[in-house]
Amino acid sequence: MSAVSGPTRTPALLGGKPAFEDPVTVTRALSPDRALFEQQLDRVLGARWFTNHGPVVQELEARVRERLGAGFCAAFCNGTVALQAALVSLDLEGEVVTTPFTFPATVHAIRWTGLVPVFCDVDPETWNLDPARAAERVGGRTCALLPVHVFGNPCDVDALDALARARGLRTVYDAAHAFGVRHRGRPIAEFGDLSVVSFHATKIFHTAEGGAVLGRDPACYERLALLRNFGIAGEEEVRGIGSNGKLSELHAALGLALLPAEAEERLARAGLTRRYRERLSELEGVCFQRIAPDTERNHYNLAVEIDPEGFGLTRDELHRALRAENVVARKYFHPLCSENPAYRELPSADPAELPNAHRLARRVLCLPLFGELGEEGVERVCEAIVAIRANAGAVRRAVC
Ligand code: T4K
Repeated sequence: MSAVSGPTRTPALLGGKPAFEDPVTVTRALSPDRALFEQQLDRVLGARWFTNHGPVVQELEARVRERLGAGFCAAFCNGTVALQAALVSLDLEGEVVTTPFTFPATVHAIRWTGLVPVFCDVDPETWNLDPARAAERVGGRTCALLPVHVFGNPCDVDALDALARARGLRTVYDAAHAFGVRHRGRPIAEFGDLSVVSFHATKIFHTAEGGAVLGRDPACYERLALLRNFGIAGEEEVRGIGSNGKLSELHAALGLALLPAEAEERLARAGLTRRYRERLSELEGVCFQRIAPDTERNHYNLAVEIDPEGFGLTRDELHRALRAENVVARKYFHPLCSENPAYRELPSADPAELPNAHRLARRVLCLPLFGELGEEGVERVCEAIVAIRANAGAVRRAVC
């Protein structure tokens, strides 16, 4: 990654040199220290034990449980299957209130387990499920809430947990983005009945593919253990329906080798986030997500909202112009889950009922954020945005 242009520059889309010679992606997966990884690999290869809740997965569960302050950690092959198992473990039936402003996995998990998703609008500033609107969505068939701590920003957990208590609902938090987040001094997994984290390669801590259900009730851990292993309770006993949701020893080995790197990565990203904020918050038309007060963040990613009036370009126009700079920003989460052909006929998917989510899907852009990007990398992304904005008229003509 090397500099190819200075601070006052012509956007690449208008013939200037791109900000980066090679594409810079929205994130870059952490790679483990080789020696640490080899140590863990040797354990797996030496034991010739590759899966079925072996010692390396068990150690990873214990270490993650400790790191995240959870009562239990049940490891799964990915976050999506972990979400499905979490819903099944609570023995639910009926409707689940959720957000459309999320990755498809959240809503697919609801549908895949035979439940009906009910979309509810998000708060315009925190981008998370709006508890007041969620209360309006709760009806006679509602059995649970499935809010998402979107981009690692804690939901209004007090209001949602109070709603769940008042209406006799269960709450599963999709905490795929929230590994290590703490809110008001408490680990994020302390809220709700269960929380689900993703260990996908794009996450701040990962096992290439992987995920986990976090909770407190040991009986629930037992149910999850059965669900992820075909319902097998012993050599001669299969108890109910199960799936194959196991994390392999090889994936867990990667996780154990990466756990020590997560704190440093978080710190590096915190510094880069500060830099982005310093450089962009004064720029008219660029807004940041309002983070819940008293939150220890994990800086999983860097999302901005582009107001076309103030910025002079739409989010999509900026996205195109950044591509020309070799900045591969991403439009998470566009399209909304409620726009998916599988769900768009649901009454709750009516765009008129989801104005904030629709606005955010048109406006939010995730910019590159990973430790290796460095301050200079952030500087160049910001310079490119400033230059694109300063040449908004010409950029607009060039992209249409
Ligand atoms: N709930 C929520 C709210 C979620 O966001 C997700 C997943 C889930 C549930 C489900 O959890 P999992 O079943 O996935 O554990 C990515 C991830 O695949 C997905 O895990 C994640 N959310 C989502 C937000 O992002 P894509 O399709 O955008 O990924 P992709 O392949 O375009 O990668 C993005 C960038 O990451 C690449 O440009 C470069 C970098 N990257 C990617 C991979 C795969 C790496 O550096 N190394 C890699 O190996 O979905």
